[in-house]
Amino acid sequence: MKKALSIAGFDPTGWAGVIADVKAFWAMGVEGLSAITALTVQDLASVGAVSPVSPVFLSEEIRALLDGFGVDAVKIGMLATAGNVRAVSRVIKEKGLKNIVLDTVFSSTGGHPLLDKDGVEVLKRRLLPLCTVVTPNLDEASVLAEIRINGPEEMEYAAVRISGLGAANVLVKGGHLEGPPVDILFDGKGFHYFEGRRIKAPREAFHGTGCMLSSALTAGLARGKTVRKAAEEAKRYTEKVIRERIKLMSGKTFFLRGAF
Ligand code: PXL
Repeated sequence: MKKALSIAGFDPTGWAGVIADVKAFWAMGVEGLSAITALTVQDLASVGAVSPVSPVFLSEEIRALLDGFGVDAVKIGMLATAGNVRAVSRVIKEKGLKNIVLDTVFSSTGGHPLLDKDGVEVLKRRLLPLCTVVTPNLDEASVLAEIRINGPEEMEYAAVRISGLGAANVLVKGGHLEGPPVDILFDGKGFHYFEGRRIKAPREAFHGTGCMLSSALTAGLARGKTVRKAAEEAKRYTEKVIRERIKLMSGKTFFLRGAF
């Protein structure tokens, strides 16, 4: 069985962060390992607090796994601090890691910062050039490309600009646009559109969908699939999980809402 490593935060709901990542790896037939960048206090609606680990601690976590197991692909999610971005960039270079997927996580849907300001700059300069695929949503793509995005044309332009920062493939996720959600992949030469169907569901059902999409994509790369094929299958997996959640949530208040 192929192995993938998630370097991301801990979300106790399990719907985002390393738990969601390892679930996605497993669902796509890949063994999952994880290195935690930060603990969070949250429910499905909002984040209450974030407690990052130190860069030295994070480096130790990753090195122990790489030395003990070796990995076929790496997914990077929430990093919390500039120090953690530096630590991860350093280990990737030092170990010559391949198949790196970066899900840029800057803040929670509710607006709680999940990466500090310096972290965004360090990520642009040091981490992006090491990535096989980067998967920003519209807000993150706006920050990285330094443009406003209102539709597919600007998504394409942003993808080209982010590619110029050094990422081999850029997948800009259009889920927050009006109308049918479309994701656009730029591979350095051309564009590919991934069409989806708009799923009507409570906002909480979408918690961590970026985590699972990027992790399912990572699993595909670990299994030797092309970026395009892995992205297509990851989108289908994500839609399936959202549908399962709708069933799970219907008629029952099984989660605590808006505690912070
Ligand atoms: O979905 C973004 C995200 C990623 N990682 C962790 C999170 C969240 C959102 O809350 O908590 C750990």
